[in-house]
Formats: sequence, C-alpha cells, structure tokens
Amino acid sequence: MTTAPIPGFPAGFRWGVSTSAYQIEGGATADGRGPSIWDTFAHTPGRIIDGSTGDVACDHYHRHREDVALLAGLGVSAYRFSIAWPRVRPGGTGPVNAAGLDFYDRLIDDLLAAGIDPVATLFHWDLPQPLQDVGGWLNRDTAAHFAEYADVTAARLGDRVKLWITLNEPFIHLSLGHGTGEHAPGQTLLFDSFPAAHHQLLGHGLAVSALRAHSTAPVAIANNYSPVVRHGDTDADHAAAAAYDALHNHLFTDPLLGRGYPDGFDPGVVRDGDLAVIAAPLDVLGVNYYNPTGVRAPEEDSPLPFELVPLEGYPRTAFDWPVVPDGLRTLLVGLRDRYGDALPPIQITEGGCAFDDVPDADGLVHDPDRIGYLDGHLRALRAAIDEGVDVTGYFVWSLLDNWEWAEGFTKRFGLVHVDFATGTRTPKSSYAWYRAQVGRG
Ligand code: PNW
Repeated sequence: MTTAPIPGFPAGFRWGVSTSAYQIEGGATADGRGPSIWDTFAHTPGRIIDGSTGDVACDHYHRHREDVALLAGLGVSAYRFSIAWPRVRPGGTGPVNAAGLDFYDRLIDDLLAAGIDPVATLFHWDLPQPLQDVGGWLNRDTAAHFAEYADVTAARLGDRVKLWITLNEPFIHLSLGHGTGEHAPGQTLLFDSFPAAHHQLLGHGLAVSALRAHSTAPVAIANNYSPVVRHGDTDADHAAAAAYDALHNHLFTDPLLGRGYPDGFDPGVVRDGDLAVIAAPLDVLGVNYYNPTGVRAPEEDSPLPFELVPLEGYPRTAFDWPVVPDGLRTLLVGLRDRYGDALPPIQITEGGCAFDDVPDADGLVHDPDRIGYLDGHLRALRAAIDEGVDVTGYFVWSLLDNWEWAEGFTKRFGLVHVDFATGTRTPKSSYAWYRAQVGRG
C-alpha cells in the first residue's frame, strides 16, 4: 500500500517517533543502573506473557549510535525517549550515578549533531525498586524524590533537551499498575489506588519547578486519552459512561488545568496547596491516543461502576485494539471544548499499532496495515487542526519493535523491525512511508 503524504500540516510542525527506556535499552545492570519495579515484575514468573524480560530488549544502551542513524535516515525532527530514573539515582534517594547521566548526555549530543530535537520523558513507569519497597507512589515522599531526580537531570541535560515530559500516562500506570495489576508494581487496589494518582500529579507539579530552574525548554506531561463510546441508553449506562470518562480522561487533566479533581474522584490524600502545585502552567499537553473505549452499566455485583465492552465493526490490530482514526479527532475537539483557553498547545506524543510483521524471503518487512493506520490517524489529526485545535507535533509509537510490557516481545509497534535474537534492525515499509510524510522524500 502506498499513500501520498498528507498535505497541509502547519509550518514548523514537529514530526517524531517515541520510545521508552525499559522497553528498548537493555543494559539492565550496566554502569551502576539499579533495579526498577519493571525488573522485579518481569522476573516474577507468570507476569509476562512470553516469560521475557527487558534485561537486553533492543540493546539500545549499546547500539544507540545505530538507532540515531535510523532516526536521521527517517528524517524526523524530534525523538522522544525516556530517561531511566534507576540509572540516574539507583536508590531512588541517595547518591546520583553520574555514569547513568553520561549515557543520556551522549545520546542527546548525537541527536543534536544529527539535527534531531531531543524530547525527554522523566518517568515512563520504571520506578526505582527501593522506592517501591517503601510504598512507591502510594507514599507521598515519592513525589519529592521525583522532583529531586528531575532537578539533577535538568542540571545536567537542561541546556540541550528541547521539550521535557514529566510523566508518561499516569492513568495507565495507576490503573494497570496499581488498580488491576497487569503492570508493575502489580497491585490490585481498584479505587483504593487513588493516592498513587495524587502523588504522581504532585510529583509532576514539583518537577515542573525543578525543570524550570535549570532549563528554558518547554514542559509537558503525556496523558493517555480514550474517547468513551456508550453502549445502551439506560440511566445506568449514562452514569457508567460518565464515570469511566471521568476516570480515564479527566482525573489527571482536570487538576492539571486548574479544575481540581472531578466530582466523586477525590483521592483522599490532598493537602492544602497541592492543587496549586499540580496546576503549574504547562507549555504543551502531550496526548497519547490508541483507541476509544466501549462502556456500559456494570453487573449488579461488580466492584467497578462501569463495564468495558469491545467495540464491534472496526478492523483490529494484533493487540486486538480497534482501529478508529476518527476517535483522535473527536478526542482533540473534545479536549478543546472542555478546557477552552486553559488548554495548552497539544503534541500527539504517541500513536501507533502492533501487527505481526515478519521479514519476507528477501528480508523486507511489508506492513501495509501500519501505513493505513498512520495515514488514517494523520488525516483525522488534520481534520482536528482544520476545526481549530492547536496541535504542533506528532510522534509515532514506536521507532523500534520493542519489549511491550506484559506482552513481552509478542507485540511489534516499530517502524523498524528488530530481530530480538540478534538485535538486527530492518526498516519496514512504514519507515519509508513516514519519511515521505515528514518531508524527506
Ligand atoms: C502506552 N491500554 O501504553 C505506553 O506509553 C507505551 O510504553 C506502550 O508501549 C504503548 O502505549 C503501546 O501499548 C499503553 O491498555 C498500555 O489502554 C496500555 C494501554 C494504553 C497504553
């Protein structure tokens, strides 16, 4: 499948790709890195579908020059990666590990030499295990430790990072990590997990000040959003859809944009002054979008105030996620309508899909479904921009096939195929397609 580049994106629009530390780096014990909650979780039998770990992953820690060359060949103007807190401060508190910062220092210099803006996420779910041992994000102290880590990181890298992202998808870290347990740290607290929402947000707000003390680069947070598709029309269905919408789409964004927590969702651990810290002005809102969510009223004995239902009638990815490009447009228009002037400019910090990509006899990897996915979502994004939503960038998840959390190596999201036995990288046909889209032919 070939489709022509989609015209009409604003001048200076930022085209990028995203990755995260634990999913690509490997080098789990290299140069003083300590364990994170994901090392612990992945090494616990039964947690990861294929029994794999991120010990080696894409071995990006040792192959980052090759990966920067792939980025340069792709022609993107920005690369979003994450910094591993357990490399920078392995104990979570205590001594800083200079060798950990050295790695990101080199990566950033290599990116700048290739003309690529470094976009750095500080927390993509890899909490240092010693902090989990004293309660993790359920412990208010973790917010202060996160700000200390932001401070030392920005002091070293803040002169060259072009956009900071504090947290990646605090809702997914809350819900899958602390609510239902499919992700690290594997807690199943359901609504009792809410202190971990507040403490992530507090950590974000404290980190914003730390970043601004060392860096003039703009500051963002990357939230996951999923437009709600209500099933059924009873009062109970309407209430369930509203509850899920508040949880997934408003719980983090309302306090960030100065509205406090949604009604009925107070985390119970908010102290005087916290909401002002959390509402520190943001320069950019990062939006990660994969799919909408179908919701209806729960069964009577359900512990949750909603039931999630699969959306029928759409193509599906290898993750079984429905492909609904227009959901991106409705999401963006909905954010603009809800938050109005309080909404900062948006960058789409993740979008992408998993398919079962395999090299053919000639070693080429054809992924027409991914091209179709990206083409559809970029057209929906254009439509949202045409409707007046201020969107200034788009990042594909992901540069590389990588270690997809609880799915291990079984879900391939990359524009570049990775042979996990050898580490060999092979650009897929979507890589050439995206290069044309970003304007490098
Ligand atoms: C995001 N869900 O995670 C993450 O930011 C990436 O690290 C990840 O690889 C990517 O999306 C693909 O999964 C999500 O269940 C994990 O709705 C789960 C969900 C959404 C996003």
